[in-house]
Amino acid sequence: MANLVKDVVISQDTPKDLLLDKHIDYLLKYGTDTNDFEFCMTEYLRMSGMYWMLTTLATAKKLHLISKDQFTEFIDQCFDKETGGYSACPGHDPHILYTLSAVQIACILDSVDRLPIDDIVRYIAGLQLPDGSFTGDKWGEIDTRFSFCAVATLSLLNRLSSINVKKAVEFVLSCQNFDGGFGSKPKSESHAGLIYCCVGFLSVTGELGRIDADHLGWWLCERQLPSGGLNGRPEKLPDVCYSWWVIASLTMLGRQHWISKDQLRRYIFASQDCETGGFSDRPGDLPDPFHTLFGVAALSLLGESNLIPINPTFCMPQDVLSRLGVESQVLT
Ligand code: GRG
Ligand code: ZN
Repeated sequence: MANLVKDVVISQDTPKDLLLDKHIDYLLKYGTDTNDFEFCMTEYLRMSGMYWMLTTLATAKKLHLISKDQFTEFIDQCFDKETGGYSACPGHDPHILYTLSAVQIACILDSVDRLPIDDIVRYIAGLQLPDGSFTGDKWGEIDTRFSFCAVATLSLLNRLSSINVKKAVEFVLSCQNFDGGFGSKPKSESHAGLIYCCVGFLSVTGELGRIDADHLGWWLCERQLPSGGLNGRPEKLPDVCYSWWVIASLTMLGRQHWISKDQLRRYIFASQDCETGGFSDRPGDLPDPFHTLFGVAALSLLGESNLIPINPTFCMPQDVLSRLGVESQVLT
């Protein structure tokens, strides 16, 4: 049975290079009107939104344009003393994803010293279950995304030994499927976003040698469509964020050259908004800070000039990780 190919057509008049200054303006403007509908509707993910913005600015060497205090004060307001975790916004429940984002922000802003490290470690360790998996919060949903968040956060804090790493690795490996990909839990469908989390997890824990990189690399490079864009699973449309989830995974696996970089670059450039700045998921759609980070981050991995190198495992500038002495595995 043939696979259905869904794709977009890239018109001749789309941008052919990186409109970096426009993207910086777009991000700096975003959130200045706190009554804006879109800004209000994204309150539930604000902490990650701040990480997306700061990582993009840092990758574009423009971090000096923001006030550091504004961000560190926000992090403090989102800390939940009782559990040791961070929420997306003041007054919301803590969650492992926003805890990772808070720690990433502190690392980028060089203010890890201000973090209540023992409390954060207690929160993360308390979310591990006997089978090695992690829940995202007290409500108990299990997902390989949360395994990644756990080890990434602890590694940034130099406290990876505070959890049962052996069991955590066993659980993630049990989520690998017959097609070489990974899902959110055992027997769940392979998906590029979840593959990034599992490959990233194995990169942080130094266990990339446990998987068949050729098999997984093949599934990943099959995500490239005739437009040059990448989808997240078979028969789906391309989307700029998969440029990151797929190319970062291939980079960790030492197989970035298995896709056409020029074609991917062409798709990412075509997904920029020439008027407002920012990237959207695909050409012609509305931009947002999430796709703006993953468009810029993917371009950095592809070697774009004017951008500093980004680390494929943590999606943070490599110079931040080098400053902290945080290492991650990449297959050669
Ligand atoms: C620090 C970069 C970084 C990440 C933190 C949360 C997380 C770790 C990664 C998210 C990975 C991800 C995108 C998972 C996708 C989960 C999923 C099954 C999405 C399905 O979404 P659809 O069906 O998308 O809307 P498609 O494109 O498949 O139609
Ligand atoms: Zn997307």
